[in-house]
Amino acid sequence: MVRLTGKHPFNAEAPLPLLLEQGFITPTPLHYVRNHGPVPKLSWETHRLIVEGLVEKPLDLSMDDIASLPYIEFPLTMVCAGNRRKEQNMIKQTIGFNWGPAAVSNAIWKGVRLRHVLELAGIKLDPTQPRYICFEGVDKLPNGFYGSSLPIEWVMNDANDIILAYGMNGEKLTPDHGFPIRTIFPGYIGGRTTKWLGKVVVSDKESNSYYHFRDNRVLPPEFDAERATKENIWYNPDYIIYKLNINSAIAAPAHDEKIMMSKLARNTEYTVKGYAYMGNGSKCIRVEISLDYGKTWLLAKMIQPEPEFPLVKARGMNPLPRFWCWTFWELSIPLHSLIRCEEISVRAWDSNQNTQPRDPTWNVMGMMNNCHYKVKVHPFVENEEFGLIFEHPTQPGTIPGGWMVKKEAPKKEAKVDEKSKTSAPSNAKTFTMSQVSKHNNEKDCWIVVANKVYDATSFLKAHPGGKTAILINAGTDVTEEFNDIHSEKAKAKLNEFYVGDLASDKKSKL
Ligand code: HEM
Ligand SMILES: Nc1nc2c(c(=O)[nH]1)N[C@H]1C(S)=C(S)[C@@H](COP(=O)(O)O)O[C@H]1N2
Ligand SMILES: [Mo]
Repeated sequence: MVRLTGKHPFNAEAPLPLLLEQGFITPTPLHYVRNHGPVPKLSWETHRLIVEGLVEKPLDLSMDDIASLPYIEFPLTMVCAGNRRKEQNMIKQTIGFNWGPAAVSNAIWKGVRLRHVLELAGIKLDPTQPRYICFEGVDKLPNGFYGSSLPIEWVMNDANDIILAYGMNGEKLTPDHGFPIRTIFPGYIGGRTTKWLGKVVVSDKESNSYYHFRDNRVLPPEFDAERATKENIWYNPDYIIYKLNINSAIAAPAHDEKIMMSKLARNTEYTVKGYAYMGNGSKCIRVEISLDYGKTWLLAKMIQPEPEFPLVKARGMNPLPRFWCWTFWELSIPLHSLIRCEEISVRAWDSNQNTQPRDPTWNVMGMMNNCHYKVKVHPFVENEEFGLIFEHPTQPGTIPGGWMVKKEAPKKEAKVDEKSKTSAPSNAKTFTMSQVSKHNNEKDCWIVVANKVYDATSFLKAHPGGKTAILINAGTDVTEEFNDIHSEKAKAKLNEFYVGDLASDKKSKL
């Protein structure tokens, strides 16, 4: 797995070719993980799920109680709304970290219908009143509990397959995926689901979780975080993301893949491959490849195992055609058609005839990026042989490479350095790395970024990434991780904690 936010919290995606090689079902160890903070240590025996609010009889359920209820089990593609964010970050840094195109995975989930549990609690329905089902996780985050909510109408319709899941790929959940229980909302972004679920509350109001409002939004491109807060648009209901949008990406050719052309027979074919997914249960009806910047499109073959998948077939019901899973696609093209091709791009279509935009629209959270996925094709000569090498837009996390990565532009590190220089008095104190390393605890926590020493102690509590993210690096040089994770705003904020320079003989590499 490629780690995206340093040592902690754990956020990771599989390398895209490896993910697709697994086929339709993603093995649990390769399923992407998105954790806002530490994973709580919970046990099946002692965990309780509380159901309360506008219900006749509140429930306090054990995991055995829940596992004894009728269950359903089906495959589902989960996607983080930040999938493909690194492409947005290459346009302008957003307030999110560098997801590549593999914040998407397809596992088999097992659980009890949420409707069933709400009916056990005697939910009080009132068609004249709004009703939301609110969810609370038990993970401890800097801004309170993780949670979200759904309108009741969506939850009570069995066609939507909304479950409280305790099984994944035939086993209990793993800690990273929400053990012992989480919500699963097919057709929605992963961020609306709640792992480590502790409470379900029936309310006449939406969730009041910080993350329900401040995460998983697409704001208009002119808004940065400051203006969004000043104009209070985080609460604008138009900008919240619930359902997924259409997306697709190319896995083969992989980034940096080479084909030596002169060795190959004239009629050799190359198979371009990738994935596509839709939101809201829509079917993927078409995937197309362009070799000429979208002037003409070639129809790819779709691979859609979902309707025939034994668990899906066995349910024997598909009142509405619903597709909760990704579509793989492939297209064999004569190799020679790549010789004069500069770019391979892909777009998918759903059953409502919606498709993906050609170009990205930057937004401050870098979410729902679904422009055509474009792979550049470069000719090269090696040992007097002619070949092609492929370049994806980016590589996840800190992995270098990608045509969107500005090669000549000053590095992000340099910016930190400049800003810190302006605030650094000329007679700045200097510290050796061994001195810095003594400030390694919650009461006294120093870090080094780009040869500057910062005392982060007073910021631990307020840190949006949680205190552990900093503490785990206390007394060390975190230049690379820090630069990779943070926005320009965060980098500027660093100056408030400046205490001196790293002694020159021990300077870390820029
Ligand atoms: C005094 C030093 C630090 C400051 C001022 C700071 C500031 C911030 C800010 C403002 C954010 C919100 C997102 C953004 O604007 O980029 C953030 C998120 C984050 N920070 Fe820091 N940070 C500091 C140190 C660190 C260190 C040393 C690490 C670990 C290497 C770290 C890891 C993270 C992570 C993982 C997130 C994102 C959490 C998530 O989205 O799940 N931070 N930080
Ligand atoms: N309690 C809790 N639930 C959570 C999160 C979290 O950090 N804490 N992250 C959310 C996000 S943004 C996503 S995309 C999915 C990821 O689920 P996964 O890690 O099992 O892939 O969980 C969601 N539920
Ligand atoms: Mo997410």
